[in-house]
Amino acid sequence: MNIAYLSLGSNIGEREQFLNEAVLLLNSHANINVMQQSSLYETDPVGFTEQGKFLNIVVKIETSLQPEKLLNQCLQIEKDLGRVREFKWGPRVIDLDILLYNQENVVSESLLIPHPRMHERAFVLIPLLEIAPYLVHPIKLSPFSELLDEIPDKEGVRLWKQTNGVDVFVRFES
Ligand code: GSY
Repeated sequence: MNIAYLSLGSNIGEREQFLNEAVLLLNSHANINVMQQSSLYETDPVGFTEQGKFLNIVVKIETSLQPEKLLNQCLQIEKDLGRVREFKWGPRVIDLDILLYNQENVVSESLLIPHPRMHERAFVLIPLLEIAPYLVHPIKLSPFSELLDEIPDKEGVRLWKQTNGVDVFVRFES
């Protein structure tokens, strides 16, 4: 089994519902088990700033899928939830990015893991550190907590709904 961390974001329509549906779709795959989900954070858009605020979460999954297969599944979920790619940094109903896959460095035409911009993004690191406070960047070998300290602008990330650390699979079982 492999452990991966995914970043999910939504900034159109019923943002919380899109995130919940994406987590359910991930967990309904026979080879993916969602183990933990961060709280929801409302975050100012990074990159193309003339768009609505995002809700972002990070989930920890256990999976027997290899990275490319996991990527295909993430893209399929984006499609199922109606994502239309209008332009690269534009608004989206749902976005799923693979952040980490074990402690592996994956380089292919379609995939770079660790996600190449994750260490610069407070909207990724704050929810990631909530569920995995001691993780280390597999290439930089620095704790993510130190990488977060280096980001100057963290004000754009606000706790929106706390999940109180309840494991997702417990929520699904009960
Ligand atoms: O890369 C993920 C999509 N995205 C986001 C996001 O999820 N959150 C915030 N705050 N800004 C973003 N810009 C892009 S592109």
